[in-house]
Amino acid sequence: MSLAALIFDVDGTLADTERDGHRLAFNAAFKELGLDWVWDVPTYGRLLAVTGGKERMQHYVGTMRPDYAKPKDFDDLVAQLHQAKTRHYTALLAHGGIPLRPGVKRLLQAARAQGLRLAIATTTTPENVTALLTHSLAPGSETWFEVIGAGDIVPAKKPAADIYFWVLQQMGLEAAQCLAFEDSENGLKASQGAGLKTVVTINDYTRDHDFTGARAVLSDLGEADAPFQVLHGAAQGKRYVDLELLRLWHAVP
Ligand code: XBP
Ligand code: MG
Repeated sequence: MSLAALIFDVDGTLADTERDGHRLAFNAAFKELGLDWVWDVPTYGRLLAVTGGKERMQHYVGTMRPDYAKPKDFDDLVAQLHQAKTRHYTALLAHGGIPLRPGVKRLLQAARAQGLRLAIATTTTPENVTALLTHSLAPGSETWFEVIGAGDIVPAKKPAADIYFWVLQQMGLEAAQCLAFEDSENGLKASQGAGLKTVVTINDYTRDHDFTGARAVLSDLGEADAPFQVLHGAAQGKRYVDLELLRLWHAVP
């Protein structure tokens, strides 16, 4: 079956958004709403085990803040915090932003030029995806993606496979016609759970994760003048990920 579509995770895959993006926005929201919660870099690394901002805040209080007396309307507070956090995060992207990872724009442009279909499957909110694409890829680049599966559109976030199943259904494609791109163990579980062959690009938060089953595990997608490092998989003498390499990886049973 030939390769018809590429499905991308967002956070950690298109851009390194977690440490200096989402984390700072959470902290700004906590401060805005008068909470003394501060997520430093290592703490946030542990909290990343839980995907989704609302779920992550609930997990933090449940596991790291036994001293915190939850108000009766705690779920509403979490929703309010999440809205504030999304506002801070999208503002941060608009003011200088966060760059895309190496090779991402090049690969997306090449895929478009060759008529490969593109989609997104992420746990973050649609607003955050729009802000990243607008400010870090190109104004209007949302339209590059035929389907954007984001946030609460499915009940169970990654590592559940739901968001990938949803995207495949929207596109009318089978998993065997696609490749997924992920950066984390939870993301890989989700994509593989939907039967998708997956290319992993690691980052500082995810380099020790278990990526068993991935087609390839790379430092990044690479560029001609800044080649990738291959942690797992066969790069066929290539220095960066191009469509030829993706088709080779996709063809391996
Ligand atoms: C990304 C996440 C998200 C973001 C923030 O996971 O874990 O929760 O940290 O999301 P993945 P919110 O890359 O696997 O999709 O917008 O919900 O705060
Ligand atoms: Mg990710």
